[in-house]
Amino acid sequence: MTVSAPPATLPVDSDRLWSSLMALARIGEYPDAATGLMGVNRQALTDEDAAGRRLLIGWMEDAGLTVTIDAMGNVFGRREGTDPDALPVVAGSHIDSVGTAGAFDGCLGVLGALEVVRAMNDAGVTTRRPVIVASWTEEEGVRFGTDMLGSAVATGRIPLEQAYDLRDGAGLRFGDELARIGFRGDASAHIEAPHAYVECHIEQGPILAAEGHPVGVVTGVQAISWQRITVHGRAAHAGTTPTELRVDAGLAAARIVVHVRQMVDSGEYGQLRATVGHFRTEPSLPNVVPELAEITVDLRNPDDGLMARAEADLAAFLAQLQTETPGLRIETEQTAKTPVVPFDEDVQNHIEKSAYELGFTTMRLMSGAGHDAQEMAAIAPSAMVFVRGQYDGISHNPREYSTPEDCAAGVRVLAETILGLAE
Ligand code: HGY
Ligand code: MN
Ligand code: MN
Ligand code: MN
Repeated sequence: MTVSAPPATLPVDSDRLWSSLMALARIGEYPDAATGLMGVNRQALTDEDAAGRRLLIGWMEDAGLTVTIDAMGNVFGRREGTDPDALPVVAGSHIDSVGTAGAFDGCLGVLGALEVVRAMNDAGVTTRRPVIVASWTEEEGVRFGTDMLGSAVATGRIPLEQAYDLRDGAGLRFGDELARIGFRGDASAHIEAPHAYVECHIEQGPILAAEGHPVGVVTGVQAISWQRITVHGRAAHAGTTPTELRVDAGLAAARIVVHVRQMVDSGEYGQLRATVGHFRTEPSLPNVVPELAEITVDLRNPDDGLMARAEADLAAFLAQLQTETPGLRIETEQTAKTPVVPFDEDVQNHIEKSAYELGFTTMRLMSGAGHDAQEMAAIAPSAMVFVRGQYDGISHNPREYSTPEDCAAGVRVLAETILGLAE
């Protein structure tokens, strides 16, 4: 029997990858009125998320992977190597989505890693190190308020019980929802620190398209700070209440929105980005002065010092607002906070070498978005492969799109990187 030399490169099947992405995208799809497209709403621990998990696990088992589920519902599919004692190479991302998602955010990383395994099977390739495909729980944080939740608990940054006690907008508890969908695994599936971690993900921004590269080598992730700010004022009749007697929670919240944008425009906080994505008032009636306003403030900064300064200055502004308006009370809750995370130079070099050997041009760039790789970087050398997005890289929107060719390019780079790391 002639032992066939492994192919020069793994036979990643672009059509198989694409049909898997489109099949998963149908779970949680909805007609998006704003874009006229089919969007995806597969938020963590919903029935849609559970259905997506079951589809993924079926595919993992079809590919011969041994599937385990840890106490956070993180799903792992393990392919054995020739050396059972060797630390594995882990590759993955997330399949939970924001409420107005496209087909690619996170899914490309999970299904791309699965495609690498499928291609290894097709080529009869065995690696020395085991390879593990990972699908992390609640990466987006949009339902339970903390992003990268599954990978943060798996790597020890957030205690399990703290995660279990998080509640969604309807008051449902994370731990109960995880049990309800049947994915509350156990500690025996806890992932040990691997040899390396690699994540393939759409860039979700305009840089690779502007620079003309199909793939990018990600150098790290910028700092993230999420706050939920609740402003308490006093309800009053809109017609009869003189302005000077008002304690208008809606007005105060609006001033916070303007203030964070003025901080960005001031240039005093470097490349600070600020977003107020959620804004609601109570009782939310046209002829009642709002007695309560709730907003979220999402701050991003590639510099930890300037992030700290922005947070401190925002806190000072909130204190000033309260002083100026007797009776106004402002509560803040820090729901997510992660520092700048640099990725491993050696893993970056593996990615860059793979790209060039495959004939792709590439560049190194920092990630504007948060990713599970930033959590894995705490326990293992980690880095990411970015894939070019279309339409200015729009993401967290049904218009999110990367071409089949660019998705395949990213997964081929992922495949060669995993092979290099799993030797
Ligand atoms: O919000 C983020 O940066 C990521 O998409 N979870
Ligand atoms: Mn993502
Ligand atoms: Mn996302
Ligand atoms: Mn190496």
